[in-house]
Amino acid sequence: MSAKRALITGITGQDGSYLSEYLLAKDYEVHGIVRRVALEDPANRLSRIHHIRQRLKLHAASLESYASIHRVVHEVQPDECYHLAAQSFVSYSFDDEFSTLNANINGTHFLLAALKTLSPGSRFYFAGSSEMFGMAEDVPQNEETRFHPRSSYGISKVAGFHLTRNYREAYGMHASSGILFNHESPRRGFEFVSRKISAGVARILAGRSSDLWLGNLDAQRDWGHAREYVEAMWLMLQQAVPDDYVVATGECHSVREFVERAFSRAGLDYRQYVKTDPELYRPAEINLLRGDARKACRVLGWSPRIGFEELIREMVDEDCRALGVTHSG
Ligand code: G4F
Repeated sequence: MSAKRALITGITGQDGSYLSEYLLAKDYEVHGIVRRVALEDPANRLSRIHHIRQRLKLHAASLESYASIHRVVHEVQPDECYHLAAQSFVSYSFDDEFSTLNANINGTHFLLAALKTLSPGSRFYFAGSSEMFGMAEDVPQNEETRFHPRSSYGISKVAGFHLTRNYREAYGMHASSGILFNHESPRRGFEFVSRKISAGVARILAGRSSDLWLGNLDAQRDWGHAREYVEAMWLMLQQAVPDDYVVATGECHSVREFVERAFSRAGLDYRQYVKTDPELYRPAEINLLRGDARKACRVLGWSPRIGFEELIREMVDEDCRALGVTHSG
């Protein structure tokens, strides 16, 4: 039997790199959509997939161009398509609402429309987000919780979720959405708070910074490990029937707790280094997100294994190692 073919958008990101490793280990033929500029600057833009680069088939295309998506879908005819690419930084979505909405909504729509026309038997995964719940009425949030997004990023994800469901219902496509809560790792981008903190700790230890400026320390999030969350994506596409699933740990912690644990891992007291800047607060904050992933556990057999403490330890240790510093934590 020939290998299954997967097509991943956002393959150069944190989740794309873990998912690629996971699928390669299962003997998939893994294809990825990347921007042409990424192919021209592999040292920087392909760093997360550098170690598996030779085993991947990368296609230059843009999610802003239907023609280029059409071409790649026509060439690859994937068995499974994982749509992870997005403008995913919530803060930035306040600065540029128009490009966030355009890129995220059109990208999802282009991909679904191309699959429907050229490869309707493909199974499709949409990367939904806990940001869709926003100012949620219920805690914890599950698949029944009403959406109340608080940013154009969240709005774009709600639109993508509804597009995915509509292609499932209207055209019978095997299209599922994962509503993933925050998921982090040493591969997280430096703009997100978890990595900003772990990298900040390492820089302070290395003597390269003397402080770390953050925004709202009281916001609470449900933080899991990205390596485990990509397994849930794959499991969704192995089900006989497509559906939507919350993926979360069920635990929530404040940014302040994250900071406190990360600094103490390195033997430091965060109160001596962390400063807050009102400029880093968001115009509309989500104060508390905590997921209820019982459906994913029941139907997919998925549950998280890596806890908050272990996640932070791995991130801090890895950032310290990268800067060549040891800590006493
Ligand atoms: O790390 P964050 O930027 O992640 P956020 O906004 O929760 O969204 C992330 O998770 C979502 C769910 O999976 C994804 F859909 C989304 O794409 C992204 O991956 O911020 C977390 C919290 C916020 O409440 C923010 O206000 O940390 C607070 N925070 C405090 N100081 C900060 C900072 N966030 C950032 N990025 N930088 C700060 O200095």
